[in-house]
Amino acid sequence: MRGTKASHSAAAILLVVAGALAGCPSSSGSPSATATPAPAASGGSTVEIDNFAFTPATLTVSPGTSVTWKFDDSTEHTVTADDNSFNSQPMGAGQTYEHTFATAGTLSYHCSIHPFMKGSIEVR
Ligand SMILES: [Cu+2]
Repeated sequence: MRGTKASHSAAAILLVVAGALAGCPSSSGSPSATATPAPAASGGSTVEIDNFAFTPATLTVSPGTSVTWKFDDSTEHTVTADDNSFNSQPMGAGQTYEHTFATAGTLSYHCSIHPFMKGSIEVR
């Protein structure tokens, strides 16, 4: 019964090869890299203001970076440097404030309406 067994194996191999060949054209047309969305171009230089907090509370950027604060809370806030080197108007949901950090150093800031809201920008 060797011959029968051998021919069964050969048939199985042929089926596997045929399956692989048949799968080739369809699998080559759809790369599996579609799950990763393109990262935001300026990701890492935006601070979200929501729920009475700056997120991230500490942001590290390189000199010359323009940082954007996105106001997205139910009440108005400001972005006010502790040393007053920058200061926004009170701003509400949907508004943005931008400041460019030219020189290295750490700048702490807060909300002048809610002084317990604190954040810092580390420029290096
Ligand atoms: Cu506030």
